[in-house]
Amino acid sequence: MLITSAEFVTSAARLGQCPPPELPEFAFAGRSNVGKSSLLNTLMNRRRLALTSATPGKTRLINFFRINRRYLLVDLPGYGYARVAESERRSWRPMVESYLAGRQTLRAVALLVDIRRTPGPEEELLLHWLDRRSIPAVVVATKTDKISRRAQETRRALIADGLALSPEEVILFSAKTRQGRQELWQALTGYAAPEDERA
Ligand SMILES: Nc1nc2c(ncn2[C@@H]2O[C@H](COP(=O)(O)OP(=O)(O)OP(=O)(O)O)[C@@H](O)[C@H]2O)c(=O)[nH]1
Ligand SMILES: [Mg+2]
Repeated sequence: MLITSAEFVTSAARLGQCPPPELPEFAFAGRSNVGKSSLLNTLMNRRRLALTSATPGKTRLINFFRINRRYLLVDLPGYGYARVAESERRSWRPMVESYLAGRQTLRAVALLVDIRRTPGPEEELLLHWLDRRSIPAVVVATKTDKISRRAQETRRALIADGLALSPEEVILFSAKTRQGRQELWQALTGYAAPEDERA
């Protein structure tokens, strides 16, 4: 994907604060610190448009970015970070679920899993939840630069197995080497409806 423009649009704490649903949209979900914001910067060819941090729990609102005036990319707050205040952890589910369930222009969700971790119940539940609502999901194994090529294939098979997918359905991705960037763009834009593409 050739990026001609990339802009931050807005942050939202609930569905009502989201920008007008005018462009096909892709959202990025996953455990805190899995690399969502870094992956978004790689997709957008921007170094720091989405804020990244070594401190987990950085992204606490739903952040919207507009690409080529054609798609919206959505950085969702990460789940599972224990040190985030209990009140904030409780607000995560209604915030993210109301967005996912209510956003008409949402075309697909990328679910990120650290390549070194085995998916847990959170990932399984989210995939199941999306499946029940017929929202397409793309599973992405992040931070592949941390392990060898051979280990990547082993981990890919284990992650796929844990989520009842075939290994080819898991996209290997690194924000550092940019591995998987083109493949992920292709997978996501493949879910934009034909009527989205006419404009
Ligand atoms: N080596 C390596 N490090 C990465 C990669 N992607 C992210 N990181 C690092 O992992 C940490 C977390 O990355 P973020 O992109 O902020 O993660 P996030 O999922 O947005 O985190 P929250 O916003 O807290 O949910 C940062 O220190 C990043 O530099 C990658 O592909 N390779
Ligand atoms: Mg983030």
